[in-house]
Amino acid sequence: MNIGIIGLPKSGKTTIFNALTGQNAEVTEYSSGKVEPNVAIVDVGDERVDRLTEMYKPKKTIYATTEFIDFVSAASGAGKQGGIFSSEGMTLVKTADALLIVLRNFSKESLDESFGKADPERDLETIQSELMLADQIITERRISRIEADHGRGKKTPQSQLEEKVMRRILSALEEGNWIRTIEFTAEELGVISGFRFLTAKQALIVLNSGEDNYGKNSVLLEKLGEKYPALEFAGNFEMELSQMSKEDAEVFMADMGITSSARNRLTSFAYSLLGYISFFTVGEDEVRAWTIRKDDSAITAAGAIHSDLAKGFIRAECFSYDDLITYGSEKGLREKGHFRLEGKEYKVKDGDILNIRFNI
Ligand SMILES: Nc1nc2c(ncn2[C@@H]2O[C@H](COP(=O)(O)OP(=O)(O)OP(=O)(O)O)[C@@H](O)[C@H]2O)c(=O)[nH]1
Ligand SMILES: [Mg+2]
Repeated sequence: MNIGIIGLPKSGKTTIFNALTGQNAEVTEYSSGKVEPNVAIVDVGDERVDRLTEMYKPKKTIYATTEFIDFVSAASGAGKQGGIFSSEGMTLVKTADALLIVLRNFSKESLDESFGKADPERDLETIQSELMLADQIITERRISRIEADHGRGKKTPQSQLEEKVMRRILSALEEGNWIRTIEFTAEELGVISGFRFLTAKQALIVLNSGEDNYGKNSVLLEKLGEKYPALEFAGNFEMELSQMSKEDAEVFMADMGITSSARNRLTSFAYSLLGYISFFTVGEDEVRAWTIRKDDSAITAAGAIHSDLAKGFIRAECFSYDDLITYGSEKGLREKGHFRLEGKEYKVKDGDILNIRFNI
């Protein structure tokens, strides 16, 4: 999973990136002139993996991972397309599976002077318009290209389908709707997937609150949540937490009423929204979490581990993490009949522990 962090200049994107990744990327009040995004791959915290590690005592433990990309905003006042990203950023953000929109909800004198008082709803409007505009420009270009082809007699069923889809996209965008809200057939999806439209992506909001107002924004969060799923972070504070020892961080978190780390809150939120689930493989050598999509079959899960396992798939030996905890051991759950053999088509569930039998 790959999440692009976007937002208006100085909304605290890099601060949130640091909070999520435990990194120490430079956070500045002034434009730093930097254009490359910060990128980090982080473990997806999962208590189940910790528990399995205690039980199996493997030589190594491998968590699922998520990649975060922190985009640098174009210099403020750049009213041109891509004001929320530099053009480098615009190209890269297309590869993200989801967009994390950071909204400033803290006050700071220098920022209030340059950008006005924090106003998350206004900023969200601006971001939405920019994203829609970016997609609209691509769509309009594509339509003129197709029209030109058609004018020259180059008309195919494919090009006609594409024109139809592009026109639907354009009118949705003109009405202020995201491409996500349009229902496409599988064939139509095939036509547009290569364009990697920004408003076709799932967006999540992080309301970046100050230490003074964190936890007091339920009305605002509800409003934002009507547009996109929204979480509140105390960005600066959580960045500091991510750089402390676990024990120290827990004390401070409790004081602020923060239930778990920014990384764990965000990754579990994103997993469920984007339809990702985890299955596990366990043994003396390794306990490992793997990421697949909800409703993926056992053979897809096998392929996530290694293509040979999918090719030579015989069956999956399977039990659930919850049963393992309930009965205390593999032996215990076997005795109660909770050890299963599943075929290729079996839909893997979140928390399944699999051992793939294969033969090549
Ligand atoms: N008080 C407070 N200040 C914050 C918070 N988050 C960010 N800041 C400050 O806001 C300024 C900008 O933060 P950054 O994280 O660099 O913002 P950014 O969105 O990455 O900025 P650009 O990449 O330059 O657009 C810095 O001075 C931060 O210290 C917060 O939660 N509370
Ligand atoms: Mg930044």
